[in-house]
Amino acid sequence: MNTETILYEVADGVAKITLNRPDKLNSFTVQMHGELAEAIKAARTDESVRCLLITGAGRGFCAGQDLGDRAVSPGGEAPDLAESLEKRYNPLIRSIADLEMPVICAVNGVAAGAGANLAFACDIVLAARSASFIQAFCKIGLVPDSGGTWSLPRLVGPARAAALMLTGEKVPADKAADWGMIWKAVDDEALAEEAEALAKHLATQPTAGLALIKRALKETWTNTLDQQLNLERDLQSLAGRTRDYQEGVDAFMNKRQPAFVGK
Ligand code: LHQ
Repeated sequence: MNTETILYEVADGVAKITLNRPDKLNSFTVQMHGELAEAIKAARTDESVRCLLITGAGRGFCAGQDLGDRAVSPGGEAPDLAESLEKRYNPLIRSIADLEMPVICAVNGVAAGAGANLAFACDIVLAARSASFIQAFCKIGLVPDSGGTWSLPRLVGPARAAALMLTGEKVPADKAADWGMIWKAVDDEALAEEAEALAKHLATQPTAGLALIKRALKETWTNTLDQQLNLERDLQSLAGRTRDYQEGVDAFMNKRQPAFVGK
């Protein structure tokens, strides 16, 4: 794939996307959105890919929208930011939530604004100890977007989400892990290796089953217990028909390692 603002590589069943505008802390431009959308589509349509890993180049993960980008910066006339959300940020967040494989985010440095909320849209978030998360929107008069007002209260509860969004206070990685905002914080030097090892491991697991788990977790927020029990029944019916379920049970019964194919 020919890209300028991201790197895209596939190896061992893992598609890795590296946001690659390090001088601007990998902030989003229209071009980066376009290339990111293409890369996620490539991962979705490549049969060999069973896990997606997203990280950033340089000292930042992603500083949200590039505030100097002409498509969104206020000139004479007030820009309509709805268009930017409708055309770029919302499809990005939906494409990650709907991707039928695990999405891991390795937050290598500061994650601010839409950069933080991009991380929270992923299924498992690891962060370097030196990384931090900032709901920067309030500092420039904006509303948290990219699903942040949905994901953050669910991750940390309403009291913490409200204070973080109204103050823009920086949350260091260790505190983010303590609060349940992310899966874990790891030493800076260990982040890339640990995230890649996890991604490679997940790429050998029953991908179809993992995708059904993603669906159950997504729908639980709006379901009653009865609805969720019905959903679990329906998803288990699908999971029970996969080749990997047969393989998992057979491997267990015969005391051997399973060889899952992802279907
Ligand atoms: C940047 C940025 C940046 C451009 C660092 N843009 N250059 C959606 C719809 C439409 C419009 C608006 O937005 C949205 C969603 C959003 O994401 S809104 C929130 C946008 N993001 C922010 O407000 C965060 C702005 N950045 C910061 O507050 C700081 O840069 C953080 C706290 C992230 C990091 O601080 P430092 O570690 O001190 O780094 P720095 O500020 O020195 O930045 C390094 C360079 O990166 C610097 O460039 P320079 O040429 O001076 O070295 C910054 O200008 C540039 N940069 N963020 N968002």
